[in-house]
Amino acid sequence: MTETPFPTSFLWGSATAAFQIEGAHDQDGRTPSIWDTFARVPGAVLDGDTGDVACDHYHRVEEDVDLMASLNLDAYRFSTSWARVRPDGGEPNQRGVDFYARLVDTLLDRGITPWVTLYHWDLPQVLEDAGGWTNRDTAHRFADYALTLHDALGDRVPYWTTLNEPWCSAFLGYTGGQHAPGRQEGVAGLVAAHHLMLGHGLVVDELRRRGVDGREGGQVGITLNLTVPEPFDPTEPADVSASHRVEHLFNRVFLDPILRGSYAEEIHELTEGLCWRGHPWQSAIRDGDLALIGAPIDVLGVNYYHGDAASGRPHRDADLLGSRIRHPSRETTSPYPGGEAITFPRRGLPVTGLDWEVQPEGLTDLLVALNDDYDLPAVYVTENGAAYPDVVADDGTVDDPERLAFVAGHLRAVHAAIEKGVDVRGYFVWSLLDNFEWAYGYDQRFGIVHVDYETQQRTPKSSALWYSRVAAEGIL
Ligand code: IFM
Repeated sequence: MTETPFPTSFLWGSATAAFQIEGAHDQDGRTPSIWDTFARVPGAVLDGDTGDVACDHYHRVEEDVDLMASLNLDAYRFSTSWARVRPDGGEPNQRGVDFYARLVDTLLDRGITPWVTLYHWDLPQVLEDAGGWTNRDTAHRFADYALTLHDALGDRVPYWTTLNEPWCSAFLGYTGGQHAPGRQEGVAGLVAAHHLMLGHGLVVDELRRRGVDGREGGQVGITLNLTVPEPFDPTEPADVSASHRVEHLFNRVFLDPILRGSYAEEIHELTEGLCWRGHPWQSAIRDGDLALIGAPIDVLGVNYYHGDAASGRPHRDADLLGSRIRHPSRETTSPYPGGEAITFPRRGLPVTGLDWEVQPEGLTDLLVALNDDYDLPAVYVTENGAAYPDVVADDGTVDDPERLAFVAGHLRAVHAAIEKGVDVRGYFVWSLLDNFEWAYGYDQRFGIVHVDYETQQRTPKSSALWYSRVAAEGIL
């Protein structure tokens, strides 16, 4: 195979999220988040796993940053825990802030660029008790929390992501119930999505006032999980319509407000008549919201795992809810508000351990389509990776050729997009460590580094060793 050189400034990183790795759930002032609560609901998480200890990263910052340095990472994308920094959504907690200050300083000492994600799904439970993301006030509390962190770290963190994958927070959390807080309230997902984006807009606005200028003052943006939908059978009107709904209610419900400052007409058509507490859900949209939400950003983070063949018909081998959102041990509902259930039949593509289709060329298609359709800021692939059932050999090594091939294939897809003119500036493999995979608990391993949850021993898998070489040389 020919060598594939990336631009010399390309950022090579890996990503994690607070709840998935930190543990220390009740230490130094942290209070419960919605995931602490949800994980205790019988059946919500496979095997009753919780995030109480997770990878114990809270107590292993130095060791973990040394590991990143040994893997030649340029950048580390991590999320901060709102419930640690502002427990119960209230006053700042210095011990929580200090933890992230120590992490950032340790990264900088080792020459690794810190990239903060402010919200990766772990809302303080007390705010959920007040309505969570269906309550407009949560967006304002989010801005308060973001400023606490920016006041402390703004002088040394160059990249600020407001939200990670708000589709999951809104529609898995409030419509389908696959994720915390586990509400299955149909149209509530649309209201939550709007308030999440409002929170994003408020934070962008505040950070701009504080000198985040897209240059030396730092960059701000959002990370969306995006799919490449297509009709399972393009000659079947029901499948064409299902694909259209996925395109709008998964991708464009966020892309248009954020990159164009408006909801597409199709969103209103697809959600016509859907009411929240007796009023059309659009009553959540107030004057001025879309100007805030659509204010220019410096970075669009794209998380891509697979595309989706959507169908409006039943299929024997299809997940009713779609591969990424099947719940392993709980009755849930469709995360697509309104309309008929959408099914996601298999296309015969290879699949990962989570049964997610492997479709690397979809990433090129997605990036090129985004570039064609929108006036994009700089793009980073902020997550991509795969869960496979890894085996620890007798000599302690972990050989994971499938994950290595998955990442290599997707990096080639990124390279192809760059060659087609998309300004992709970096790639973050998901994930640095095996960790708490939400409803699947510790059952699914996404790490390039294996974690033994009994001993907390970290072992770089063969994919990590390969990735460290690619990151060092910038050549695939
Ligand atoms: O583990 C998650 C992550 O938290 C968000 N993006 C998808 C990953 C794999 O499911």
